[in-house]
Amino acid sequence: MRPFFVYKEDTIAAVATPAGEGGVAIVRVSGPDAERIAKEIFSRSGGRNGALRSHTLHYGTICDPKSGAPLDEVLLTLMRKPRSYTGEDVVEVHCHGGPFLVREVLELILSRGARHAEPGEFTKRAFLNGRLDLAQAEAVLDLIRAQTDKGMRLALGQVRGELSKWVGELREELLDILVQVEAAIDFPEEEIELLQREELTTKIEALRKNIAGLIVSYEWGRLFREGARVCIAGRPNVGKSSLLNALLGEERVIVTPVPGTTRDVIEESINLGGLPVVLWDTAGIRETHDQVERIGVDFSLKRLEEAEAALVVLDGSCSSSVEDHAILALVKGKKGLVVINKNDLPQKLDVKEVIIEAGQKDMVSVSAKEEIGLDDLKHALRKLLLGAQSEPPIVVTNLRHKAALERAEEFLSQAAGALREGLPPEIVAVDLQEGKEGLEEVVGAVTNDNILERIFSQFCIGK
Ligand SMILES: Nc1nc2c(ncn2[C@@H]2O[C@H](COP(=O)(O)OP(=O)(O)OP(=O)(O)O)[C@@H](O)[C@H]2O)c(=O)[nH]1
Ligand SMILES: [Mg+2]
Repeated sequence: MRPFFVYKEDTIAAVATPAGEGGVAIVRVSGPDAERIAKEIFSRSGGRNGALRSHTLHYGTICDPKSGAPLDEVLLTLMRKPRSYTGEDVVEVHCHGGPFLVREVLELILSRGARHAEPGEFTKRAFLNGRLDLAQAEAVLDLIRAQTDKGMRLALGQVRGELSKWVGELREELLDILVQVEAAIDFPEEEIELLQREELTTKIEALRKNIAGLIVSYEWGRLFREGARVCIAGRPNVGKSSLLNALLGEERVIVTPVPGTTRDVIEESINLGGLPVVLWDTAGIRETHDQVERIGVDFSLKRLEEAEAALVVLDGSCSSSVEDHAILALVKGKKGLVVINKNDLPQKLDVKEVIIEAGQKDMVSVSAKEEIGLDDLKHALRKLLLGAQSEPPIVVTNLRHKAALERAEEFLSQAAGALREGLPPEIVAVDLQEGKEGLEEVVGAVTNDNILERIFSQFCIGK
């Protein structure tokens, strides 16, 4: 099923570990010349020669065969095909992690006939050699980029093929239905009977619902991968910066009793039970003649608009002001929470009025200064961002997968419609076929070279 791709069968090499100083760095080589190059530049300790055993760590020295000069003491491993990451012969050199040294080792390998790998080229080869399907290969990138333990677990599940397995099962079910419809085409005298039409429609509908569930899980998965952006907004002096500090657990932002302290937008991330959240602390919103403060207020308004959700901070120790009302009106239609701060002081704010004005948002009472109510706030924010739904069994995290699933869903719904209307089986079969292709797109069975380039170019070099 795998289509034809241009596969350059040469040997590629790159540094697989991050740039900079480290204890160990790994240079990775993959392709038909990997073993030859390893033999040319590596001598095992104790003067042993002979064939290198596969899937074994060997201790020895990297030398430039031209000058005979030793470069580094290393551990080297050879993984002969097909049992390697790329499915080709792979050599990994574990050398000392100095940037200069690592470059020298890579240069030496390149001078013996390897080519510098493009971003993601190792993983692309793994895909082209059938070691990973496309959904798994893409999840490798998510795994590298994961920002929280939860994001990492979702990606790992996908690398291990959970999504692929699920989609594969849906495809099998679809194939069964398709076979029945095609039988009616091949044997026209066996017109699809009324009863059979109903049964098929029910099956297709059930399948469509399953796919729709996967599509819905995307929003969930996207949040865990990319995180949510939340703007802390309110008039000056209500305690926005104090709240950011309290949520971070460190004195990150300047806090003073002077209204208009914060001018720039300050961005910090927190981990809300595995959900990465970017918090923006902003300048207090009010009319002002101070030129610098006014620019800050403009920034606040812009960020408030861009954010997925807002934490609208009010000072519970005073009654609401004109500025508070203006901000509540601004966030009325936006996802958000009302945070009543300074609950360590006697409370004067008319909370009921505020909640109505904010468009019925949930309210949390806290003291940023005394660190009261912060867990409730975190809990409420997580709930707000994720919605009430619990974690779906399989989570789609990739926009390309979602688009392919949407295509599948659309054609299945057309197929069900065609069956209900009594249209000929040929038409139903075409829709089902298209639906099947949508599912196959997820695992990469029908993809073209451009899509592949786009996917793998997002990877770092060496992966
Ligand atoms: N009692 C009490 N005081 C607080 C609390 N939170 C903040 N404050 C005080 O309120 C004042 C303003 O706090 P900030 O955090 O700077 O307020 P802000 O909303 O960031 O103000 P701007 O940056 O000027 O918009 C400071 O004196 C804080 O110590 C609280 O929960 N209780
Ligand atoms: Mg501030």
